Amino acid sequence: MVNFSLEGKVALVTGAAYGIGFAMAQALAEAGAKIAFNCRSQENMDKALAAYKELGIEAKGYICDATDEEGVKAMVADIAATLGPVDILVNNAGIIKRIPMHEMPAEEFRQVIDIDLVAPYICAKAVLPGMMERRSGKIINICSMMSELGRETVSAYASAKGGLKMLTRNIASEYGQYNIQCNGIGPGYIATPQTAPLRERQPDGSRHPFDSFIVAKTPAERWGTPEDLMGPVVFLASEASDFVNGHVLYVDGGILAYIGKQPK
Ligand code: NAP
Ligand code: GCO
Repeated sequence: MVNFSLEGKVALVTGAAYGIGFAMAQALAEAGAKIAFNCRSQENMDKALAAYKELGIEAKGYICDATDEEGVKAMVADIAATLGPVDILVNNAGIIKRIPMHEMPAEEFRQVIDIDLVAPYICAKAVLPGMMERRSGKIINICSMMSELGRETVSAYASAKGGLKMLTRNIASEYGQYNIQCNGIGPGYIATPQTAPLRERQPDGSRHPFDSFIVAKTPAERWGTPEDLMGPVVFLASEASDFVNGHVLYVDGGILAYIGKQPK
């Protein structure tokens, strides 16, 4: 029988105070995993812990910036000492800055690269030694449509997410010999705080032009929800995907397959 169970496993989901990360952590918990997560603010941490508790999930939260290598190493060590070694790492924490490239200060470009690409490297490096020793592990990097496509104002984000796709493939290549699988999930356009500015109602009450654009670009004719990511992350975290390695699973309602709605 195919094994999707995560009983006895420990999962670390970065940036899982809300949004996609929260939904994925919930799914992993419902499949049996113990959950650890991090974020940067105490306020978000407190709200998240209450929300997890409401779902009956005893998540362990850490105030830890995913770009802080020493902090991440300490967090991973504490998880190992309290819950057990990390079996599943979901590199979810991420930001976006929507600024035309010619106007974007290099410092802001670097910050996006740091959080969206360097932090997944830092977190993967922190969990790999234990996974190598146990000859077992799952690393799941949250990529994006922008791992494949560009658009105005997101040069830093697309560069980071394109790099994250290749980091996924490289970890898969370098550590597959230890029975470690590294894959990506590429969400389409998902309704979370990160995309809220793209869905804001206009002063006249009409939909945001980008909102209408995305619905027209998506065969499913809707925005995704964080819940759409729950099944895919359990699949890639479970034994059911032990021979899937270096793959980016796009969960996009068909955007990447579709040229866009033809003119009437
Ligand atoms: P979100 O609503 O903005 O949530 C981001 C989460 O990451 C928050 O919990 C945030 O908490 C945390 N975070 C940000 N920077 C961090 C850092 N340096 N260290 C630790 N935690 C950090 O974003 P989302 O829409 O859920 O997206 C989650 C992931 O999916 C991101 O990687 C994003 O790029 C990717 N993605 C999103 C979409 C979409 O349409 N929404 C589509 C494709 C890919 P704090 O601010 O409290 O730290
Ligand atoms: C944007 C959006 C996208 C989504 C996601 C798409 O401004 O274009 O924020 O980047 O967040 O990455 O997959």
